[in-house]
Amino acid sequence: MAYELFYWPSIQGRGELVRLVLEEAGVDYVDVARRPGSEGGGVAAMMKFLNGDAPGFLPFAPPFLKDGDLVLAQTANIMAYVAERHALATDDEASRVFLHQLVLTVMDFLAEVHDTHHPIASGLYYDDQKPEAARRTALFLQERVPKFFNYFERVLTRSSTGFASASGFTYADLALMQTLAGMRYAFPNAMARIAASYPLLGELATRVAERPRVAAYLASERRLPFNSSGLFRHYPELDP
Ligand SMILES: N[C@@H](CCC(=O)N[C@@H](CS)C(=O)NCC(=O)O)C(=O)O
Repeated sequence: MAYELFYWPSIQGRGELVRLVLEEAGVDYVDVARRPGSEGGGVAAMMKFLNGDAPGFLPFAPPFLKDGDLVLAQTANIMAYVAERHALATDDEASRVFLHQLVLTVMDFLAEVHDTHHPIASGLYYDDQKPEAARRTALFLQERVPKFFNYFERVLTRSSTGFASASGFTYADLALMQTLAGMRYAFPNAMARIAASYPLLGELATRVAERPRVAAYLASERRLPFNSSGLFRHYPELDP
């Protein structure tokens, strides 16, 4: 039975990390909210679960994944679940837990990315919080990006495989690739200035994007473009 992914239909957002794992796994999945309402899709199908109208299932926020009778939420949790079933994780406990930890760290970083354009409240428009966004973004680029990226670079130095794990490619590499792609879209100037400081991360992103299934996905219509509604947003005034 195909996995059913529930996520906002017009953005990459956090759901993109799940899409990437499903695509690299080569499994059948339905991106439910992107299907027409007449076929049981659309945002309404997703809201049914979020509103508690699907008895027994209680995700807090998208993305969430339905695998038969099981519905699971939290991006890192979903990624690990799919990866461990389709040979995209590792077998030994120590490295399995480390990969989960690394992806959770990526999720922490993505929350900070979100807060660059929405530092006061998700429910307000960017235009209603521009001075705060500018202040927050300057500090994010100055302090937080180097802290996270240095950590990712150290992970890659330690593994010495070109991937996060000493055993080679895993789903965590998809999270790192997508993070770098999003940062390059949102902050092209800042990223150009610091690229040379994170060579292993840059090489990983290229290597992952060239994997046959990932490359096919990135070139397909299934890959939504980055846009100004998503998690990674390009506002020129935030990237001088
Ligand atoms: N920690 C959760 C965060 C989920 C989340 O914030 N989802 C966003 C879309 S990317 C959302 O729609 N949130 C609704 C809300 O927080 O009210 C995860 O990693 O999945």
